[in-house]
Amino acid sequence: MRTLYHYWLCPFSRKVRLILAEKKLDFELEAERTWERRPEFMDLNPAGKVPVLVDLNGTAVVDSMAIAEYLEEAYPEHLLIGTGLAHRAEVRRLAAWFDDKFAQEVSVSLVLEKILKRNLYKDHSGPNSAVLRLIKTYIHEHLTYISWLVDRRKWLAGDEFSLADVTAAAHLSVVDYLGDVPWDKHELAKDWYARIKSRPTFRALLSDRLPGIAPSSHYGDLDF
Ligand SMILES: N[C@@H](CCC(=O)N[C@@H](CS)C(=O)NCC(=O)O)C(=O)O
Repeated sequence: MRTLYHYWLCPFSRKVRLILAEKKLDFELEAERTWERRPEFMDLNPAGKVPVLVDLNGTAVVDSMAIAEYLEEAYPEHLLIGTGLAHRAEVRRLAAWFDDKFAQEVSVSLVLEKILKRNLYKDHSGPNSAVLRLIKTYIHEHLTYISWLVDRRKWLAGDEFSLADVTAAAHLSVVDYLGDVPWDKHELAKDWYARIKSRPTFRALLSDRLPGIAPSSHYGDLDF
């Protein structure tokens, strides 16, 4: 069976889960405790990071964008990278926006402050309030940008659903799990996310439950 090594609140892992679902490819999930540096996992990825995909033929692919590109080439039936040069460039620009900028300013920083610090690194000092304040400011800027985009286009990168939407939604789903998306102030972004949430491919993410960490009350609701 195709296997995806992942971590529940890792946005990059979630991105790959969504791509596999959009492409209707079966896979099993293997939750990896990266901080344990398991030798068998380090053999797959010496960087010690998830996601790692091991395909049916045994090929191990590392890094969510490398996995996305690999899956596009290996399984071109449901293309997500866009059609035409300009559209593909725009899809890649926006995927990078969320994987780099949004991750750094919001999703990965938030998971680090709220979950990883305490649970994994045994740092019980609590989230740094200055960092949380910054994250709060940044997320408004990102939601404003999403609203601006979907006011002009059907989906983030154009008229077709693409890897840009998948990547943005994967990152936002992590923040939404923790209840930190101010949807009430960003109607257009909320409408766009509601459209993605109602896709059958998103269902598995909505039923994720982390041991000991309950999701926000509206996390699984299609009508939120
Ligand atoms: N650029 C990588 C980032 C992957 C990444 O940062 N994964 C995090 C979890 S979200 C991780 O495994 N961190 C463990 C570590 O750094 O030791 C990708 O797109 O896959």
